[in-house]
Amino acid sequence: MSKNKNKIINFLESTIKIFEKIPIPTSKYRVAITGLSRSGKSVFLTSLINQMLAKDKLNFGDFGNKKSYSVRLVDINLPIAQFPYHEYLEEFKNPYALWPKSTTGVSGFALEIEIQSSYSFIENKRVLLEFIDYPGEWLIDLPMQDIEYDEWSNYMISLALKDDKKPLSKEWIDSLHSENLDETQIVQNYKNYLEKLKSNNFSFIQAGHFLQQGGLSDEVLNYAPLLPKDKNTKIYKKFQKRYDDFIKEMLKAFDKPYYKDYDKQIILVDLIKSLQSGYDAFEDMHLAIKEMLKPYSYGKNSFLSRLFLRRISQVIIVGTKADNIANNQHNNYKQLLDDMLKDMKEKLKIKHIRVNSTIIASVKSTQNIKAKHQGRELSCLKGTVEGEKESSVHWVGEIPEDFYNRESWKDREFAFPNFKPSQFPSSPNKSVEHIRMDSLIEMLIGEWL
Ligand SMILES: Nc1nc2c(ncn2[C@@H]2O[C@H](COP(=O)(O)OP(=O)(O)OP(=O)(O)O)[C@@H](O)[C@H]2O)c(=O)[nH]1
Ligand SMILES: [Mg+2]
Repeated sequence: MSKNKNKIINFLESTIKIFEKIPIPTSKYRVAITGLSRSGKSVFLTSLINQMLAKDKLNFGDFGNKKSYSVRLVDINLPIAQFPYHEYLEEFKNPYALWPKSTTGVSGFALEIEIQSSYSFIENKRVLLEFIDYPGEWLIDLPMQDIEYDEWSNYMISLALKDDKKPLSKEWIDSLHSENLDETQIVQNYKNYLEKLKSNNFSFIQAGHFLQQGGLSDEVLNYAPLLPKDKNTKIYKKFQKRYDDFIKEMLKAFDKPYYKDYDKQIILVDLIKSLQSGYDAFEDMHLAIKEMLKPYSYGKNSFLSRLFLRRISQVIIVGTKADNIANNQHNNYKQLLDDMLKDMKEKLKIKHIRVNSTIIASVKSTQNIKAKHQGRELSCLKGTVEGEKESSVHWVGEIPEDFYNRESWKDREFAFPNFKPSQFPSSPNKSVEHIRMDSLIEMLIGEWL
């Protein structure tokens, strides 16, 4: 009996030794984050790192079980700029902090997570998460490769003639009708129009590279849409060629190691800004999201698929800045986002890509309070508006569930003030207040831990 017992002990010991000798390889995952300019990328990534390092508000999987684990922020091993987390954090810890300045280009960081194993003879599990942030303006341009210059021109002109865009496009459209087309003037007018779209919170701006050049040459960005009447002119042919050259150069710019092998893609959208800017701006956001999702719905053999689809399993669309609306409006905000995604979700499902959506506030900068507004007790927001010293109370309007009707839009008015960011805690074990960042982080990485 004791001989048998010894045998068993010897066997167990040798098995344990084998385990000790077998290192568990680190699992690596890559997440891409994009969104149009001012959609909230830099603030989101700062909050994400802050939540992951402090761990105080995460409550899922191993995080929820309070198992011992560590999270380290490390440099990303790719030829891109490092995301300046510590710089942003220092600024956010300041009681008079302002939001970060607008950023351009690609940046990234990595988080190394080590989860203590349940048995001492089994190695700890290690997971490396890589995050890459790039402008959504570039993603919006990718579907241009599917259409010829003629078709693109007609499409852009038809969009520019919509009600709310007409006053913004007037100068450019007028220059298209002139007897002698002035090449330089037309390109300049078109670029001015795109700038105006941006400052009026329109989202579908093509080519986005006109606003975020991304290293492309000035030469290929020297075209604009023209009317079909000019098809046989010299300038039309010139623009047509530059359009084709632009597509080639853009695709080359996407052919980089850091655009490949994503496991998941997050697309941030600022629906709040679109809501405030009227029916056409809201519809335009719908178009922009559609365009950003197109590259994910191509067949497996296309060039774009080799970039994006090799590994991608999930796209998460995130409505940001939910702290700009009262808590009781959050479900409607989510519903609006889901309505926009309905048809696209089906398309991507066929490609075996899950599409999820959520709404968040990366940095919750308001509090919900009940207050009287025009004689009615309403859910209001309290926060400090940029440029002011004291906090104030605001009723920002009610978000309806469904908005796809120009008529119903007329009676709606929104007034979303720009609130100052709330201060980040100075303790490394405490993270900044947020809305649903924890559930988004779970949706994103829960299955990998
Ligand atoms: N209230 C509130 N405002 C936010 C939040 N996140 C972003 N913002 C606002 O949105 C603005 C843009 O946020 P950024 O994170 O800089 O956006 P971005 O996508 O990195 O913008 P670019 O660098 O220009 O591409 C900020 O300056 C804030 O005014 C949030 O969680 N709550
Ligand atoms: Mg940024």
